[in-house]
Amino acid sequence: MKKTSIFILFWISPFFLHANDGYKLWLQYYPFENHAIATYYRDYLENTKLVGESATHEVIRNELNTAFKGFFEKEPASQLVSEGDNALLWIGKIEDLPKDIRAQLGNKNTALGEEGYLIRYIKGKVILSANTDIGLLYGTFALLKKIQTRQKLEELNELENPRIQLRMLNHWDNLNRTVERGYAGFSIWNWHRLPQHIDQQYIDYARANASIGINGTSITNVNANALVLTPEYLEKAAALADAFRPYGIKVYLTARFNAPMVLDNLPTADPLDPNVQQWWKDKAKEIYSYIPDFGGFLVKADSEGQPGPHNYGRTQADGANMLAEAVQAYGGIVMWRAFVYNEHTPTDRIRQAYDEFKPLDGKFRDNVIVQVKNGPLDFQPREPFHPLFGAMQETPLMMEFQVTKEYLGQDTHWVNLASMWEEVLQSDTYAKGQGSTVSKVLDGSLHDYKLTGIAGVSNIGTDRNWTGHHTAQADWYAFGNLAWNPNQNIEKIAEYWIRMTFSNDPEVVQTMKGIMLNSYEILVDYMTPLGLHHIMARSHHWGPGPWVTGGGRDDWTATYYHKVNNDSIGFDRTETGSNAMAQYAQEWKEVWGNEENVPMEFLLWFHRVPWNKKLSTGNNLWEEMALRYQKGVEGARWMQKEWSSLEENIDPGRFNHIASFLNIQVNEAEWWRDACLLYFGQFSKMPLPPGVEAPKHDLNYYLNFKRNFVPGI
Ligand code: GCV
Repeated sequence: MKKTSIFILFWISPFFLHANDGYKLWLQYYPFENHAIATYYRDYLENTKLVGESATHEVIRNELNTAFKGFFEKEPASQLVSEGDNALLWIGKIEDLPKDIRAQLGNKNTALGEEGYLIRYIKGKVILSANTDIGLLYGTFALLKKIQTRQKLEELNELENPRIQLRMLNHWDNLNRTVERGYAGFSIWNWHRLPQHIDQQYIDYARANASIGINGTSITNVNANALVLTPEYLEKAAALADAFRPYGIKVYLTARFNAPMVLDNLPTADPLDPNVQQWWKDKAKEIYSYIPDFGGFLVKADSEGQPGPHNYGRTQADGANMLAEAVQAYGGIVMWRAFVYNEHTPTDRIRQAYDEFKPLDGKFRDNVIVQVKNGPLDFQPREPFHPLFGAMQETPLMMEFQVTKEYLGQDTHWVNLASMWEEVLQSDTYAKGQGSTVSKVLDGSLHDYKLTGIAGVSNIGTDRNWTGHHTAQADWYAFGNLAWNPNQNIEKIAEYWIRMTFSNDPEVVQTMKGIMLNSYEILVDYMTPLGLHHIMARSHHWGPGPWVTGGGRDDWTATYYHKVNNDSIGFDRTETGSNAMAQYAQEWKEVWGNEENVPMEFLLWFHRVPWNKKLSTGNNLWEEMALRYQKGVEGARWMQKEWSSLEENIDPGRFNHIASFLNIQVNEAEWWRDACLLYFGQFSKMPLPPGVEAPKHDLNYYLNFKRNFVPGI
């Protein structure tokens, strides 16, 4: 068979116009678009030898079968396992492969780690191997991805190891099945039916996660309910852990810091109290009796009303170390969140985590990793990287990204979060000179961390398509990919996602990729241009609320952050203001410290700027702000137009769903523009510059616009 020319044939399959509800995510395995391509891959997929037996091998076999059925629209013969040894595709651990096959790999496998895999094309055969079952599973998904994206098998020569050890989803799921900041329905964990009923969705969840390398899931909200640590729930969590184990996914739980008081009436939760320490040791023993490979605890303490070591005059290290000691003997870890701040602390909120944790560098036990949000505030559309990433050489830090879009329009806005994450991951902390990127901090290469990790706050719920917006599946997908390797090219990630989820049709790929790669800047422009932040509506954080003020906690208002008056707007974080900038390297102080050089995306994050200040664009601040809001709206309309051009190429179910959400996005982009410009315009007292559309309503309309039961609270 001639194996090169088939990839340039025209796109002719009508398959994509079939109804598709999105449930299969990027594991669509839709049929090949023409006979030649189908035949090419069938040669391998019908002659596959899977060597070895284990629960994970069973998962691999099932996945190959599922893929086969999708690709060829028929049942595979004899479970895809070639009888003879003439197989064209070999899948097996190095130690299990027959000698002659292993010999063909030569010594090319020496760099294979615990979870890594290699796929090579050698003399007409594809050999997929690994040191562990899980490595094999990852390799299987990698191979299927190559087939889904129509890559040539002859070119396979890949050895992959994950760069980061803990690749975690964090579910902010409550035991009553509501999801904090969840916009895709209810929690997928049906606690009432567990442990007896293992829903197919749990299995598909595990498949999807394994396919992108996620190896841990913290299944409960960080605003934790201590009940999850009781036998009633441990039994249920254990059932999930059993279901996920063959997929290489460990279960973690959130620990409420005062659980000893709540569950067993201890008089204190002081981490230095021997009875409290013993309580946690006993609790750890109990948990491990249910879940022998329990991953450990994720903890939110001393933040937004959660109890913590501060209640007893202790440090974050005291709290984390107590829990870490309890799980250490079992190989467990503690992920201790750095999202610690307090309305009574008089300093700028964004300074507080650094001020608290920096002095504790090196004071945590070896099995503690401090989990830090990407920016110092709270998942805003755009923030500079968190200064702790440049400051903790002796304490492993892990990243916390928000995959769910709390402050980003929630589920109805299409925004490619990978663009934001890449910006943060590639930021230079200068901790050890130029090139000390956040990604090198995370993968441990910069400071030689023994523990490395990255977490994403899940956007998954009971919606049939998992994530509300079909395109938010891309954020889950990209998160896994970047967790595996934070230096991966996000354009490639987007492209693979489109190809696997929608189509290999070049028009679809190009158009969707164009939308995705532009979507982030567009959203920032219509929500928070020029470094504005925290100007969302109170509490549910949906829609604009630049007027939000008062109400008990200043650091939860908008006015705390933009401090607008008739003269100026913005937060001075230089030496003349809160000096939060001092938490960054000198190199950044030079870039951000000066109002004249600061990149415009962080202007009002770091500076207080007069409305009439002339900017490098030639516009004054007011004009620039107004023009950016307008540009954002036009960007959203452009996305809508681009999408509509694909009507013939996408199945109607997903096409219409996305089109309808884009209508919402355009309306809400206009809402953001009009509300913010009307509100800020009262202070600038300048007219809208030419090119900016007049608002649809007056300010009162927006001030009084209220909606009940906005999801996610
Ligand atoms: C889980 C923000 C969100 C809260 C969230 C908190 C956190 O404040 O609004 O819902 O609580 O971050 O990350 O702990």
